[in-house]
Amino acid sequence: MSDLFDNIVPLDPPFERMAEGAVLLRGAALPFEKKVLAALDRIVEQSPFRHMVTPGGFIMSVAMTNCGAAGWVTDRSGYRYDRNDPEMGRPWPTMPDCFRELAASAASNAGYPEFRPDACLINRYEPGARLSLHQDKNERDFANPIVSVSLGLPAIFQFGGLKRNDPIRKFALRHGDVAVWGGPSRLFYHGVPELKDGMHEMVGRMRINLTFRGAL
Ligand code: MD3
Ligand code: FE
Repeated sequence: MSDLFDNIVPLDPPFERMAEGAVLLRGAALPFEKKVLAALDRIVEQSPFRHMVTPGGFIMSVAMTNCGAAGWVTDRSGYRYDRNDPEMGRPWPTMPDCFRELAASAASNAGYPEFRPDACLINRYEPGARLSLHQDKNERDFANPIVSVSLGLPAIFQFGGLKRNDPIRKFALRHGDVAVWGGPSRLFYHGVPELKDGMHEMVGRMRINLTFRGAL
């Protein structure tokens, strides 16, 4: 006798709890991917990717740009949010509606229905690029979660705790995955080890990460 469950295909669980307050939504960006990648091209025409300098004088291997009312920047004077793109001498590109919709929908599904981002930091990793272990604490109100969207090549994501030396767990982040970091996990240390080489059919030889923030 044929079974009711015969044509149910096993999928990744849509909600994976990574830590208290941290939720991984596998593939949640896929319905938005075409619009988001097209909107990203418009942003990068106005505010190109650039390798910023840390306060300690190191050039970051990850290239960055931003959109929204404010953008995250670093230079020799420190880390901050700035309403203007310092390279272009004008405000950052407007946050596209499809970016807002993706961020709000993911935040809502993760239990943060009120989240309205005012800043989106856009990271571009080419093979070999990495982001060392850090906390995100330049935002004004840590009650807001951070929503991150992974596009292109897969990466290992390292996720620790409130102290730099807390044990680290690793997660694979793939094209279309969205993660929401709120509650206690909002200030956890995290990083991305060197990106492995590869080719993604829509994005090419790179990984793009969007992080939506309530900065102001
Ligand atoms: C956990 N970006 O932009 S996304 C960053 O893949 C950043 O480009 C990484 O860390 C990337 O600051 C990681 C996942 C992420 C982003 C922000 C977090 C995890 C987070 C803030 C708090 C806790
Ligand atoms: Fe971060």
